[in-house]
Amino acid sequence: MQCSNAGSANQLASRRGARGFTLVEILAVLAIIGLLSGMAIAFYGRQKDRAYATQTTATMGELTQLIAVYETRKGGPPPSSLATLKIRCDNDWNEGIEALYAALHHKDFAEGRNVTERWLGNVDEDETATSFHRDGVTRLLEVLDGWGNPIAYINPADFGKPMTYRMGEVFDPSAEEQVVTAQKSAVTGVTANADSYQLISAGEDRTFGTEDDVTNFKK
Ligand SMILES: [Ca+2]
Ligand SMILES: [Ca+2]
Ligand SMILES: [Ca+2]
Repeated sequence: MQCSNAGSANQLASRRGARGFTLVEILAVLAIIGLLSGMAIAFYGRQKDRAYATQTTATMGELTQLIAVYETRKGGPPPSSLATLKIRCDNDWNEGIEALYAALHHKDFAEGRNVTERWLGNVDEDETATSFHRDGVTRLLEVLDGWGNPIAYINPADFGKPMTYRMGEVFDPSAEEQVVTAQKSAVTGVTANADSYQLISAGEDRTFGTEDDVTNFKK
């Protein structure tokens, strides 16, 4: 009897094996794999954006320290206008952050330290004819955020003035060029850092003026 039961079980298993999976079973497995893949990609994306935001905050911290030394020496923060530094430029894109880079590396500011090179870029690929730089650089470089876009820099003299930024990385091709103005503080309701300066990263959504912007002030 035992041999007969074992034989029946083997035959049943054999029939199942021969039948294989139904289309519904295969679709269910594919749906589960798709769901798990989507969750993993979303998790990885969130982790990456957190790391980029942390990096951007660290870069702003470094700039804050370098600007503090500049202020001690010059009596105020660097201008956000290249004309104030007597530097000619071919375009108006990214001028605020280009002026900050130029001021911090200017040959008239020999005691300054360099911004970490890995955060530098030249999204609009411009340069000036005459070098202003203590090491002879002629390119009008920008300091980039973790997402690869220029960080906007605004001196109080330019609060209220629209400044145009050309972006390196965007979700929306129509947003390659964006206008940035000084932002208001949610706490006071007036322009943030009114007696200082503003650093603004467009953040994860690559758009200035939205909730996820990374700034050197409380929004
Ligand atoms: Ca430019
Ligand atoms: Ca540039
Ligand atoms: Ca944003």
